[in-house]
Amino acid sequence: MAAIKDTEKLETTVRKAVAEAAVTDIHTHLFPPSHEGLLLWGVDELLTYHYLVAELFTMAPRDLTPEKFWKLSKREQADLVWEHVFVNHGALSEAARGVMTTLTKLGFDVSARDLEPIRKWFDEQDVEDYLNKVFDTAGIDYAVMTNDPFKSEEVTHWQADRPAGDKLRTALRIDPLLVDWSAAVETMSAQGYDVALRPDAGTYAQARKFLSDWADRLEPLYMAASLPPGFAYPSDQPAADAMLNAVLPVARERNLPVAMMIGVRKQVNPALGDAGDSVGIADVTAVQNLCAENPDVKFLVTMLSRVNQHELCVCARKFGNLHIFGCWWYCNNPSIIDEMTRMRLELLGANFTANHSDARVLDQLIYKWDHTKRIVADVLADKYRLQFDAGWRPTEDEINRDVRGLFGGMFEQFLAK
Ligand code: FIX
Ligand code: ZN
Repeated sequence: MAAIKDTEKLETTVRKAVAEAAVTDIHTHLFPPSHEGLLLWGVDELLTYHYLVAELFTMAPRDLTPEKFWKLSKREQADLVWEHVFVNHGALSEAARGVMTTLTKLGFDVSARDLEPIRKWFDEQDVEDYLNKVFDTAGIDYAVMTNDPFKSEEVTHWQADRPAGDKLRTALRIDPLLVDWSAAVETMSAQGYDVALRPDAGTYAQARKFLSDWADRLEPLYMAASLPPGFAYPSDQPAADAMLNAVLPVARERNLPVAMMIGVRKQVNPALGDAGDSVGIADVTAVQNLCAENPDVKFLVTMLSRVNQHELCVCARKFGNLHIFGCWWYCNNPSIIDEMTRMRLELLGANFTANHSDARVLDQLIYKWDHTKRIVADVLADKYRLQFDAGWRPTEDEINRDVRGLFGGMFEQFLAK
C-alpha cells in the first residue's frame, strides 16, 4: 500500500482507523447471560452504576441516607439519581455523560428527559440479542470478564458448566489470596483444599492446586488482583508471601500472565458499597522488582493514581515482560485519558493497551468506548502529524496495524509471547 503523502489524508486515515478498529475489552465485570442474575443491563442499572451512586450522595439532601437508599427498589434508586445528578445538578460528570451517550446511541431522545419509554423498551429486550447489539454498536470483538472463585454466587454457575458464549473470555480473579488470607483459607477449605491459616509449604501447595484447578475450569487469559497502595514486593507482607509461593509458580508453570491493578483504598466509606472505594499513590518499585526477579513471568499492570502513571510508563520501558493497560476507574476521564495516552505514546510508542472499560453494566460498553475513541483519535492525529513533519510517511495498513495494537492487538501479542 502506498505511503501517505499529505497531511489531510493522513488525518482522515488516522481517524477512520480509530473509528473502525475492533476493540478487545481486556477488563470488565460482565457475566454471561447464562449466569443468571449476575449480568447487569438496562437503564436503571446504568443509572445506579456505583460511580453515579457516589455522585448522588455528594448532591442529595442530608435526609437521604445510604441506609434508606439501599432499601429502595432499583427503579426508585434510579429515579433519585436521575432527579439529583441529572435534572437538579446538570449531569456534567463523565459517568452522567456516559448514560446519555449510551441511550442516544441506542436511538433514544435523552433531551426529552423521560425515562418511561426507555424503560418500556428495555423491558421488551432479550438479553442474548441485546448483548450482541451492544457489542456490535461498541465495535468489540470480545470482552474479558472478572471471574472470582472466592465468590459463591459465581462458583455455582461454573460448577454447573453454564456457557460463557463467544463474546466473553475469562480472567481468574484472586484478590483474597493476596489481600485477605483468612477469607481465602476459608473459601479454599470449603472447596476441599487442605490449607491452614498459618501458611506452610503444604498450604501453599494446596493454594497452587486451587489456582490450577480453577485455571483448568475457566481457561483464563490471565490471573488478576486488585492491590492496595501499600503493596510492597519483596516484603514481609502476607501478600508478598502468597505472590511468591502461590501465584508466581502457577503463572510460570502455565505461562499465565499476572494482572495487578494497584492503588485502591478499599471501603473508605463502607455505607456506599462498591462506591465506597478510593485511591492512593502506590509503589511502582513493587512492579519493577516483580518484573526484574521473574523475567519468565508476564505482568499486566494498571495503576489507579494519576500520580503513578509516569513512573509506571518508564518501568514498562525497562521490562519486556510488562504490559501496561487502561486508564483505570478514576483515570477513565477525558482529561486524564488524553494525558496518559500522549505520555504512553511518547515513552512506549504504540505498545500498550489504551484502555479497558471496567464495565459493570453491559450497556456501558457503548459509551466507554465511544468516549475513549474520541480522545485517542485526537491524540493519534497529533502524533502522526508530528511524525509526518519529522519526515516519516506511514501507509494506511501501518496506521491500521498500530491503532488495532492500542485497542487489543498488543495485548494479544503479549499473551502469545
Ligand atoms: O478491582 C476492580 O476490578 C475495580 O475495577 C472495581 O472494583 C471497581 O469497582 C470498578 O468497577 C472500577 O471501575
Ligand atoms: Zn474492575
